[in-house]
Amino acid sequence: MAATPPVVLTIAGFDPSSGAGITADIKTIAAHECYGVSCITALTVQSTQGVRRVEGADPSIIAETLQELAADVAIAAVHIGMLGNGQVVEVVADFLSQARLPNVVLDPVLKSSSGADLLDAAGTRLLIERLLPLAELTTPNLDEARLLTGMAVTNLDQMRKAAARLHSLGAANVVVTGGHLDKGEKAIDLLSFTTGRGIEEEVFKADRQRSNSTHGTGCAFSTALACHLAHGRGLPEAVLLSKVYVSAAIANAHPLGRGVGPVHHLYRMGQQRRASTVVSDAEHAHSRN
Ligand code: PXL
Repeated sequence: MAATPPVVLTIAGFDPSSGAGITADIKTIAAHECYGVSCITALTVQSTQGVRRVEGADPSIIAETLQELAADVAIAAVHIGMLGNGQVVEVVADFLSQARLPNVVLDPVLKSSSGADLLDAAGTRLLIERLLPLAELTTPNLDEARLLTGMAVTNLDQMRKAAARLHSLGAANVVVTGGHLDKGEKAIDLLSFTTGRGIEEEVFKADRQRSNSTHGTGCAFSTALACHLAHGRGLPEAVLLSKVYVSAAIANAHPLGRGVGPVHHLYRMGQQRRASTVVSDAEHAHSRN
């Protein structure tokens, strides 16, 4: 029998366009040779053109789903995305405090890029109070870092100060993603992490990509991180590899819809098919000779 890959649990909302949310996460998890299990926290009505409506799932369904999965399979990492409201945050925090699962990556999803609220005010307060201290790693973008800390976050120095504030609120490790930094040609991400020597940092710079296929980059990045941690990789390597994955998923995206298109989470499948076609063509030619 084949060996079981690491199991990654994603707790997130449903985006019917599959650019973000649960179905996108499952693609990211598959792309990283992990097995994805999931718990839907909310339904959204949306397309590439934006979020029209958000409807939270019944908190008792969420609690039971999480318990059912955790009682059955060995979970190697957890990805937390959109939670919707405070009640859902409570249920997820209760579950995590009791189940004590490894490698919890918290993507503090607060708003969609089209501006819709994906977590209410009570939820944001509870996320800070209860989930931040339970997570191994949290991955705010600049806007989320600003909303969580109340501080302006528009450059690398302010990213450092916001990360320090998040540590003081109980976050062990923080990646502030600076893909939206003002006018810069570089996308800058800051990893601020706890080691035996105290808090250390690593800065990642990449050329900024101009693309209309960026829906779901935050979900893809944070889910890829959970997968790399599930595979046992350290934080700096996990951040570097997740950045490379998201850049390639943007670069390989195909046009879709009238709005902001999804990244291509499974771009490596096409590459493998092309590679194996080359191999089988070569074999075919060889066998004819
Ligand atoms: O990208 C944030 C996000 C996360 N999860 C769901 C979403 C969105 C943005 O639209 O719909 C379900």
